[in-house]
Amino acid sequence: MRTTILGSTTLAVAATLALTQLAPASADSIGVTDPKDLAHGADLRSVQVEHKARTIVVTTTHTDLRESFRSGSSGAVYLDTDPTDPGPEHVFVGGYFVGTDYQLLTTDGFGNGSWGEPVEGSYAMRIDYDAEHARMRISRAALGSPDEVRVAVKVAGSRPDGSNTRRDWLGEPRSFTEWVSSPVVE
Ligand SMILES: [Ca+2]
Ligand SMILES: [Ca+2]
Repeated sequence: MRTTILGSTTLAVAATLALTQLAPASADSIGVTDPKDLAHGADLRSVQVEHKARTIVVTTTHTDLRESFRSGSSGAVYLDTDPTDPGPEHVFVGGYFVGTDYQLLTTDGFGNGSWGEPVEGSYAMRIDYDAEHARMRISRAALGSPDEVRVAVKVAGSRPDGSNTRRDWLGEPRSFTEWVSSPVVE
């Protein structure tokens, strides 16, 4: 009996692998631009969301991304993965200067006070100062393998003395991009 169950599981896995290999190579993705409207601190200029078979990749492009901590610049990418529950379910927060850290958290809204526990799972952020990119790769599994995802993005920066922190949202504050569907048909 046990052998039969194992056998059918193996077949199911094999079928899943075959489907994955047949999926188109290009991921479903969108790109959204934002005006040059922040005089200092990593002005947000565009956001790209790629929904791939195993990962969701969010790439933000900036003007004047600096390695120095004096930039005080950081960002929050809010991920909406459940259309039936209003607002974002996760937030990817990170600093944009050398030596800072990043983390994927659960959230129940936009305010810092609604941020919850760190998410168990695979994710990473890499900053490219030459390309002025911040690239966040998050495994779909860490987000509960959503069918679709959309993001709202906020960056912030401060003057070297820490005063005058400015914020720059992608589009209107707390506004989301269009939904980006998973390329995986389940
Ligand atoms: Ca901007
Ligand atoms: Ca939601």
